[in-house]
Amino acid sequence: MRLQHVPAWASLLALTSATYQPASTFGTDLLAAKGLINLAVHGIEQAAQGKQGSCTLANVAIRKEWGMLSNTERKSYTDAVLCLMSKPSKTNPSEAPGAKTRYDDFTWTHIKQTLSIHGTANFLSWHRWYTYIFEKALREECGYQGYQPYCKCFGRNWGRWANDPVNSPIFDGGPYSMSGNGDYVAHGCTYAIPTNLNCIPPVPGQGGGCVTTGPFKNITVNLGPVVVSLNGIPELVPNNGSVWNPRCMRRDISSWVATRWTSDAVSTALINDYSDIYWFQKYMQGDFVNGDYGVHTAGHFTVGGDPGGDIFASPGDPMFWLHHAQVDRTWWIWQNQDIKNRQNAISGTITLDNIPPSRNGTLDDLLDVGVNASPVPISSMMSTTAGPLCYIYL
Ligand SMILES: *[C@@H]1O[C@H](CO)[C@@H](O)[C@H](O)[C@H]1NC(C)=O
Ligand SMILES: *[C@@H]1O[C@H](CO)[C@@H](O)[C@H](O)[C@H]1NC(C)=O
Ligand SMILES: *[C@@H]1O[C@H](CO)[C@@H](O)[C@H](O)[C@H]1NC(C)=O
Ligand SMILES: [Cu+2]
Repeated sequence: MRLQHVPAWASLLALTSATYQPASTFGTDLLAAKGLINLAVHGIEQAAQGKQGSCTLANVAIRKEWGMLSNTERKSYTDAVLCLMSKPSKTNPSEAPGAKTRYDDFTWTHIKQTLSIHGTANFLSWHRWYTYIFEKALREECGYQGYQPYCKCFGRNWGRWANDPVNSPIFDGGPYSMSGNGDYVAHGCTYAIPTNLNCIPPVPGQGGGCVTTGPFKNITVNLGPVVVSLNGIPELVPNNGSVWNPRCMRRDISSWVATRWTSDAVSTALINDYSDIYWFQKYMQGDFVNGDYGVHTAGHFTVGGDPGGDIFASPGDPMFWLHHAQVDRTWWIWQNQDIKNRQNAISGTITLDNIPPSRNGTLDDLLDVGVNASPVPISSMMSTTAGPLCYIYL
């Protein structure tokens, strides 16, 4: 019996009610609160049956939204990311000569596996593991004391900042932001996905050039682009993703995308309307032929640019991690609405949108993050509190 864990999980109930005010009009936050209550009840039941593992409220990591962090906490995060960009790569140079830094090791593993980690059964679990290993590297290799932040930076309450992302605390370009928009340079459309919505926005965005503000103003992007989404920039020439192609980071922040596809109404409906993992993950990733980007794709194209708008090299823009923590949080909220039926639900095959046709994924499939960690089975990533993971979102 591990009854000593019961009071800890019970105190999560108090924490939940203290964090989420009943007056909140944000549907996704209310679902998060409901999910936390279910998680606490589940934890209490498990503990009472002696099934509680080593993850308890006493030691659980709490991932917070960017806007909830103090300036000091934000700077410690961006400093740690810059630190990873300053450390030497562990990738075999014969495999990817362009991977120069520890940060590039992460981008490279994503580039290499892009066609088997998106539109697949492992999409959510692979990115959960990947983000966790990145957070671990920040902590263990760069002395970061906090946890991976997420963003409500898109859409009114997918982000709180959907209607005006450029002026949000995350993109305002100040010393405690994730750096701002790219400078304006004349450019063509952003080609996000193969549909008639392909020109983002109908008039090109106000960026397109190098990011020249905030903590990441002077970073070098080493890998990609593999797929150039930002058109009309002669410097952006696609390559196979493994070669060294040092260049500045570009952004073309789009409130046009954010307001349409990342609003609170969209993320709330996503969580509420689909009880089946097949539909939940399909609409999260986008129903492109019907003109729906989905919160995942729209989050990427709210930032766009290079490498942020490249499905292969997108982790090269540090914004990736805050967006994917929010994607992970959204899955976590969805799972927590009905833990019994949703905890271990997966659907899909092992190739992007089943092209070429492949077998269904299973919970035993291994998630590979290259040199960054040893592989783990999907089954070990289905709960964030059952070990090896031990974190929640507030
Ligand atoms: C970073 O800043 C230094 C000093 O201003 C400059 O020499 C260098 O070219 C910059 N690097 C990038 C990638 O912008
Ligand atoms: C990638 O492109 C470079 C330069 O064109 C080439 O040398 C290398 O062999 C290519 N790598 C792969 C895996 O195709
Ligand atoms: C794969 O999963 C789908 C949906 O759950 C199911 O209809 C199909 O029969 C499965 N295919 C195989 C070969 O098991
Ligand atoms: Cu990805």
